[in-house]
Amino acid sequence: MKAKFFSSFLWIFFCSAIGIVAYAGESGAKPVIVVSDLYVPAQDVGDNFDILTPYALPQIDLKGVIFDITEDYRNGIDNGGAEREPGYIAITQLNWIFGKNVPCACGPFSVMESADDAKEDVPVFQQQGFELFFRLLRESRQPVAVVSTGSCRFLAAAFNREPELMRRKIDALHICAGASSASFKEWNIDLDEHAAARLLTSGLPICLYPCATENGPFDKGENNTFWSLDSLGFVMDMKPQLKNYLVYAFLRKTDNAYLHYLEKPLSASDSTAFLDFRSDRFYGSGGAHYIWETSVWQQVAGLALAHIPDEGWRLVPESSLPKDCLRFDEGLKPVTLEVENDGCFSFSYSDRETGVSIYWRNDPELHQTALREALPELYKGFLKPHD
Ligand SMILES: [Ca+2]
Repeated sequence: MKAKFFSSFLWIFFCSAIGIVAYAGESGAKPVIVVSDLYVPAQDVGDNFDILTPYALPQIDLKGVIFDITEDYRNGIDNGGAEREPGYIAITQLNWIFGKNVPCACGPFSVMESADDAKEDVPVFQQQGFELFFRLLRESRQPVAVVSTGSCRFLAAAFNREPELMRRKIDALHICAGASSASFKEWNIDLDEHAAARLLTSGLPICLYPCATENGPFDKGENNTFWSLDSLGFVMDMKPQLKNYLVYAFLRKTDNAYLHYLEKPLSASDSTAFLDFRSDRFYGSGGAHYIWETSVWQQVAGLALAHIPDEGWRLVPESSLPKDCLRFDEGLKPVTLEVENDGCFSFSYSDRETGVSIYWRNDPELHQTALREALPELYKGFLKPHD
């Protein structure tokens, strides 16, 4: 062990001396793998909206995207049989726009039969996600952050296959799932109960971002992340290709010419239909578009929500926060978890590190007010040169 350490040290010293150290994170960008129930046409268009963030933020080095697909929703069981597919079109559009080559692949489409199910018997197409995920982990020289915005199925089955690799190479699992109360079974938990129970008791380092309170997914509490945009008008001021990407997603388009769509001027009818989109028309509770994933990307990218004098609320890198700003009070707090067999959990705060932490915000209404200013500014800045 000592000899190995010493030779590694010598090697690093040698490489540094001749200037060829090229760790993945040398630029300061954090390597991240996203697991998302991203469909085209969208199921929750929030997944299509939020995936822009890891593409655009310089603090993040997006290594790959795994599609967390459920066969019933692929078949449109919730949507009058209107079929959907894994989000290949969305990822191809974003690779096109951002000039990247982020790889993507599917995980299993069916639920785990038990907590120790490794989904070995699914078709080869649904095994590709595992191959990609394990390759990305093995290739990364620094620990990888994993952000999960769908069910826990893929990560739980992956853990049942390669627990040591995941313990060694994962910096933290950022899981957007569950509720701040065990009395409500949230969507991402309900998608695969065995998977949730397995992952949350895996012993891997976990940061939890609950997507609901005891009152459901559209309620705002201290330990969930929901907020809503009051208008989508800012999208019209985004970089044209990004604007068109979002309009394509929100209007659930299925045009084959999905790259041409990004390049052509937006039609007046599509632009009008997009601006007429409102989530509260379908789900109530107020707001044009519902969001659960701003907090996770803030934590992963190190962005603070802060009120900057003469500007307003902005999402700013922690490292460049002005001294005289007012910072919104939020973060991750260590907890002990009690996980039930159906994947629901309760938590209690801990005064020591436990390996599990939960998102917390001081003032949910102020949080929404601040993000209604800050997130549009962040999105309008994507792909545009900054001062
Ligand atoms: Ca999702």
